[in-house]
Amino acid sequence: MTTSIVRATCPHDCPDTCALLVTVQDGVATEVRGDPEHPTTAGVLCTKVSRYTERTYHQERLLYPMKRIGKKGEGKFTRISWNEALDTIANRLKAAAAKHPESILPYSYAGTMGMVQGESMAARFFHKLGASFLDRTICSMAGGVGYRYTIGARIGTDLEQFQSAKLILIWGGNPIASNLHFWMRAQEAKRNGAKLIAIDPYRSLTAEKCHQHIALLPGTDSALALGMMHVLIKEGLLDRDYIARHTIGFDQLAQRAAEWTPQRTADTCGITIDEVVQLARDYGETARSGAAVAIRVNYGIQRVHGGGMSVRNIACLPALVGAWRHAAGGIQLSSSDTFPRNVAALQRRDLLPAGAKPRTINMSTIGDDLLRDTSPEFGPKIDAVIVYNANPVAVAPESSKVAQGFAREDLFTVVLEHFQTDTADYADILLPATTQLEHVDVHAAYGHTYMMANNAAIVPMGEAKPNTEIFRLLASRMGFDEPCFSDSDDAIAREAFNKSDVRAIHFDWDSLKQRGWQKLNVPDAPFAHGGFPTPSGKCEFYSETMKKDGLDPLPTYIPPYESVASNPKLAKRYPLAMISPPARNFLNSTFVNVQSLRSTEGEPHLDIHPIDAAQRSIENGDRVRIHNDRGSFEAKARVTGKARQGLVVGLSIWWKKFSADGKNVNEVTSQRLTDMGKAPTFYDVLVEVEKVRS
Ligand SMILES: Nc1nc2c(c(=O)[nH]1)N[C@H]1C(S)=C(S)[C@@H](COP(=O)(O)OP(=O)(O)OC[C@H]3O[C@@H](n4cnc5c(=O)[nH]c(N)nc54)[C@H](O)[C@@H]3O)O[C@H]1N2
Ligand SMILES: Nc1nc2c(c(=O)[nH]1)N[C@H]1C(S)=C(S)[C@@H](COP(=O)(O)OP(=O)(O)OC[C@H]3O[C@@H](n4cnc5c(=O)[nH]c(N)nc54)[C@H](O)[C@@H]3O)O[C@H]1N2
Ligand code: SF4
Ligand SMILES: [Mo]
Repeated sequence: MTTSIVRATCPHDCPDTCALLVTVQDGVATEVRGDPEHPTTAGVLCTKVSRYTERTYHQERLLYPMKRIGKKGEGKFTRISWNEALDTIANRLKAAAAKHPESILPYSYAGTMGMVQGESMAARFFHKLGASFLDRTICSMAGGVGYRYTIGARIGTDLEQFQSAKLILIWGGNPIASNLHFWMRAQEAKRNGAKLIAIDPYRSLTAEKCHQHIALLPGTDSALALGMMHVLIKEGLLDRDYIARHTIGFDQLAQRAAEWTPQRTADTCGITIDEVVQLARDYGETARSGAAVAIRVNYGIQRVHGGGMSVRNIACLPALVGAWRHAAGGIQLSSSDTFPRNVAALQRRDLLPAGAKPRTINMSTIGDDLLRDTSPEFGPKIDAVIVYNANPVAVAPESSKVAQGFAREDLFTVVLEHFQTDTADYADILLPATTQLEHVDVHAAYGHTYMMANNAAIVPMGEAKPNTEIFRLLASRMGFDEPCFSDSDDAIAREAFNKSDVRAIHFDWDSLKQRGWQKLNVPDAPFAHGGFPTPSGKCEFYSETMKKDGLDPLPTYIPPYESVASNPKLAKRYPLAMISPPARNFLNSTFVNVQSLRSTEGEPHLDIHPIDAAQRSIENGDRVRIHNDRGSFEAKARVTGKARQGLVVGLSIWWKKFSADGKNVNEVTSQRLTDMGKAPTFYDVLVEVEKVRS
């Protein structure tokens, strides 16, 4: 028996990007562990990825190319050869491109975060074709844009410093489920005497374990930040020296914040005046004492109308109190922009046909866009969609429209997948893709600052191929003969980071592959001495760029589209706010088909407050129907004080086919977009709930 340990990287859309050690015995992966030597992984994996072999060797892995034989959505397929599959696709794409290349749309997201199996060969292929661009907005754009207005780039407090903070605000995040290795650091801080405060409408697993939980109304975070500024300024809890040296617009900000009295803030957020004042004092006084105050702001606050503004406002707080002076102070949204990615080399936008300026389709409005006809504003109707690393039928908003779009008889759909997902059911051609254990990749991260390598641990299952190989083969069938279409995965990985940038000057693919990981060359405290990558070089309380972009240049409050306060007419019919954050044992819709993880989650639930339940004669365990004008889905009621009154929570994202009614939470979410970044508003939803049966 031969046993080896292969260095790999978790590919999932999770800030932690763990370093993995894969045990391989006689060609079979028998165990996946966290690398104990990698500082942020520290030998620990989440439950999902500790079961990685169960997913890899799952009986329902797609092993051969298939073509559809049933109706779209029915999920009936028959096996075909790779030759037949590739010829069919190339012929259909050639025909569509001859009419109009923009009628072809790639649809992909972060099924793998790998820079090779994500957008490298695929992007080259679609650039060369002149296909429509996809605006990849579904997750992080609102906050990303908001953060950039204030700070300049998605750069923040290093994960490896948080254990030294004395106060941590966990704002719109549920790290026990979604950012475990940050939670480990927060726990260490707690043991060192730090106070943890969760700001979340729902008593999540994390909120339950913090010293304090502030359960504000969804979509009101920007108001809470303004209320904090009000108190900090009024009580002089400021770092005047830091403000003078490293910020712009303090006087205007002070005027604006003056409008946000604790009373107004408390009324807007649905919390007490005391909570507002005490939060600001905790923050300002801890900073004043010379200790580090840190904020982990996350994605939970961004999926509402004013999600961008919320992040923009919260990002102003550290500069007000001088929190950036400490390595353990400041704020982290994402570490993405710390990585000097070499996007130009990976994706080769220069391959676009001369003069071509393809339109951009927003992935968050795919429902509407698949149903649009050719028009001067829209351009050509979408004739062909190639889906990879994504499951839009389950995860995109207003999914009855998404499904209706994918059900179009005249639409040609190709899906590259590991499993027959809800989206795969609509494919004309379904192609088996390799998993992380079967291919090579290189990764950046959005929660730490290590460059990461993934070696293939086992040979591909069945006839599965890496995304890159599938697009290489398609490129050759399309007659694309640029040398970059023959680049190997290693050759692509070698170009991942820009070595002329000082942060990645030591990047070398061959040694990274051997070591597994390598920290970027970055300072511990990114803005201790200012140097913000904004146009002014300062932290921008006032943003001229926002003004140019048609936004309020100062922090402001943008109410939700759908809430009792902002839309009382709608709230008469649909009085309950609904949010649908991720379930701990799923990763978006990935892992829902892994039996052991699905059994832990049980079935789709809806958490509802006892008072709201009583008003509707709903008891714990009843089947309920959640509905609004867009649609409905069913779940099992969990009557619990975890959901504040007026709020219901459906942990997600279930595959529709694993629900009793074949639907999921995205039946009721809307395609309206956020104030910044054109992102979806998954948590900006009003619904009514009724009992179906006991
Ligand atoms: N286990 C697991 N981990 C994951 C994922 C997963 O599906 N499962 N998904 C990954 C991905 S793609 C992402 S983007 C992240 C998401 O993970 P997070 O960034 O943690 O975001 P969410 O889980 O969407 O929401 C976090 C918390 O915000 C709360 N929240 C909802 N609305 C509001 C609001 O208006 N204001 C405030 N203050 N809080 C609000 C929710 O109740 C929830 O408890 O996690 C990643 N990690
Ligand atoms: N209601 C509601 N909806 C949401 C959210 C929410 O909180 N609530 N969260 C939103 C967020 S934050 C996000 S990021 C999106 C996530 O949406 P998606 O990025 O679509 O994520 P997944 O649902 O995990 O689907 C990824 C798919 O990629 C496949 N895959 C993985 N690796 C590979 C590979 O190497 N090759 C190929 N071909 N396929 C691969 C997996 O099998 C999986 O089916 O969902 C959004 N939708
Ligand atoms: S999903 Fe996140 S926590 Fe789990 S192994 Fe992957 S990177 Fe680590
Ligand atoms: Mo996400």
